Amino acid sequence: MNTASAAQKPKRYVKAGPLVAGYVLSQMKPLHPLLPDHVRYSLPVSWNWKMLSTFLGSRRRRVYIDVHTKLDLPPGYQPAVKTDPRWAMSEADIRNFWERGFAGPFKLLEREEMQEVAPRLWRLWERESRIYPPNSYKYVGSTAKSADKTELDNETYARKGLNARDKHLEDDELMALYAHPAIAERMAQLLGPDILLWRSQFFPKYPGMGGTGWHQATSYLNETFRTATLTPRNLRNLFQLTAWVAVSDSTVKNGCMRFIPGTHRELLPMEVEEYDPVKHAGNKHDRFGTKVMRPALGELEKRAVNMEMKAGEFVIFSERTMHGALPNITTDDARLGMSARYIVPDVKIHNPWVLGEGGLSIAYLQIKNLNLDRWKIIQLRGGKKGPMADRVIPLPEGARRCLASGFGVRDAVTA
Ligand SMILES: O=C(O)CCC(=O)C(=O)O
Repeated sequence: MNTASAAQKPKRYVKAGPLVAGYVLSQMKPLHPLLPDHVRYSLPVSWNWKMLSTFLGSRRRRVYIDVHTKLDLPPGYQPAVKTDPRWAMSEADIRNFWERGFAGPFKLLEREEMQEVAPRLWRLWERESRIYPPNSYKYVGSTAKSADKTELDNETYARKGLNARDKHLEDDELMALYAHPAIAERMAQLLGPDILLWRSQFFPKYPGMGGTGWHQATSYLNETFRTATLTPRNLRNLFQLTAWVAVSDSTVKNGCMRFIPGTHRELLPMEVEEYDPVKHAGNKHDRFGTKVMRPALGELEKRAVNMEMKAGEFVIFSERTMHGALPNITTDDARLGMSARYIVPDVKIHNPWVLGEGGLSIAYLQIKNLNLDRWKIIQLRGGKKGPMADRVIPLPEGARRCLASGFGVRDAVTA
């Protein structure tokens, strides 16, 4: 055997043999109740034929990192709810959102108000998570250090990425920002009257840091890579939206968000490689956790829109829209963005194994068995809790008080 070439061979993101066997077994649904839980819940049940044939047909070079699907347009563009004129969207605004896949920027706070809150948010991002402390999961990836001082090694990247998640569950002020009617009422006009908040994440970009490569998502298959995190009633409907909030001014120089209008109508495959700190040292744009991923964009990239925002503004987008962020090419202007993900209530989240003894595996971060006991879903608007009712909690009292007494909103919380 040629050991040199064996050593250089990149690790596979997913192995074809077990995937095909698992796919066949996942189609044989009557057998599933007979399988032990750890087998049954690790089947690639979210893979469809288009995904498998693309993967095998491209000789494993192209892979869908989320479930391949198209998006159906709604029958009309009337707002789904009536709301206070301060947050109201017109029929033209909603049509525009459906044509592009994103809307905004809108104002959440005055720039000065956000600048006052920002130092707390920076500290919150840096603080060790109380929802996912380091002893609540295992890191199983490479511990090699990065050659590039402006990029993090795989382990630090993974731990920081996880640490950035769901801090609204431990901080009333952050929760209040995400629950603000400027966001929630617009979500309701696009998604419907019942809105749940299931995840949030901080996205810092320090001077010299690489961009966020182009990507799309629908159901977060790339966490376990076998079963989607989100299972809506119909994948072809819009069931989730993200609000990306600018904590600091976000510019083309310090790494503003970018979108490719119209790409939300269908998911594209990615070319995926294992991230290698030496091989990929010069490429800071396409890194996702421990992977390097590039979608097959071709001419589409020419249509990219840079979304510059002032601190306190936010943009709403469907994660199906091809999105990413520019690198921070400044030497002294760190930017902080934060995202929250909003869903309609008829979405199942995780499977029973993940919520119980299995915990969550996050394939692209090489994290295993993440304990989700402290993870909750927030009911922001309307009365429906859906299939995840036992994880759904109301907006905490502290966040309600925060909304009622600050952020320029006095009569803000919708029942
Ligand atoms: O802020 C960034 O760099 C990326 C954000 C993003 O991809 C998201 O919110 O889905």
